[in-house]
Amino acid sequence: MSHVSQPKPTEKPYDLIIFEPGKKYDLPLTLNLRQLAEERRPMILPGHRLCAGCAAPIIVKLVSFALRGPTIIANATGCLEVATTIFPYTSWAVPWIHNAFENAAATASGIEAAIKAMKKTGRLPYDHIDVIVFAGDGGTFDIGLQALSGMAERGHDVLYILYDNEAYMNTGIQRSGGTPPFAWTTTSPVGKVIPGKSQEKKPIADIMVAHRIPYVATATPAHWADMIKKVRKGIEVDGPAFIHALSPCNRGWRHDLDLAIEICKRAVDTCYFPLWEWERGKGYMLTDRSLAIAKNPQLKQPIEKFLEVQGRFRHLLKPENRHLLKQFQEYVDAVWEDLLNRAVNAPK
Ligand SMILES: Cc1ncc(C[n+]2csc(CCOP(=O)(O)OP(=O)(O)O)c2C)c(N)n1
Ligand code: SF4
Repeated sequence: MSHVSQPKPTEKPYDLIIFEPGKKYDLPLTLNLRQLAEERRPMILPGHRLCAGCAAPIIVKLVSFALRGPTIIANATGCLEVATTIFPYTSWAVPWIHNAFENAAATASGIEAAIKAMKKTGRLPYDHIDVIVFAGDGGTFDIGLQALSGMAERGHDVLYILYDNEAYMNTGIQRSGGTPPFAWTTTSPVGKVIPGKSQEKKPIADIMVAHRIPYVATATPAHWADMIKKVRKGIEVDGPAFIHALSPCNRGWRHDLDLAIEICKRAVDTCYFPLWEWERGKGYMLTDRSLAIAKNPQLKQPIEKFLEVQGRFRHLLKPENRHLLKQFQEYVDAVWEDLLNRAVNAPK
């Protein structure tokens, strides 16, 4: 028998975000990382099979820290879904449903409608239940777009979170509507015929702004407090909300395993992936680092900083491809300038 004293049972409320019928929580938003790590159990638990260094589970953890009570997750097919639910196990600590690639937003709409009906007939033991969708870029820019648009148009009170790893990663790195120009993928290979993907990235977040839903935002896991605040806003608004989160994928982007967060920082610093939010009645507003860059343009980095650490863009840095690099820079600058013109808090 050991005489070593056993650790005292923790008094921390580790089960705070677990869905328990009969209990009702309304959690304040905390932006202290230590406190969050000590007091909040993420809704995704250790033991999942996502690749080491993948940004997707970091995004899910950060989203967990913004939850305010009972929450149901609808998850479209993709890396996050297959790697967290290997039968008969699950990594999810909240109610979770898998949907086909094309209907995550439709499933979430149905769940939200059912919650409303139960509340109306007095069968719901809560004031509210939040419904959140997680879907990849393939499931959002491409196959799931019609369901997402329908959810937005009907006004369902659902937060849709796109984790954008810029290709169909789960099935072998095929290009999607979210893949950037010139990126190598298995269906946009770099060679004599094409220099990677021939098209630009679909402006998915602006497409959602065009639906005039209450709240749309972009985010990265590197800008964690910005992301947590945006997620909380997204679940607090009455009606549909959409968050576009950049999610580096070392398998498809061909970068070192420990670079996911660094690459997110470079994506924002080069204005490849600006941070902003759009609220109905307020318009576009730059946030966090992107607001700082708008106020101090000398902080803006050349696009090479984002490209140079990723094998999918290696060809762009060869001397014979300078003209492609210039095209990429012009594309990024044009999107950034357009955003500066629209953002109400950008210096004019
Ligand atoms: C209608 C349909 N077409 C194709 C597939 C096969 N499929 C499963 S996952 C996937 C790629 C998912 O890509 P994305 O949404 O970007 O998520 P990721 O795997 O990158 O996380 C595809 C093509 C499918 N399940 N359903
Ligand atoms: S393939 Fe990419 S997105 Fe999928 S689990 Fe691995 S790192 Fe993550």
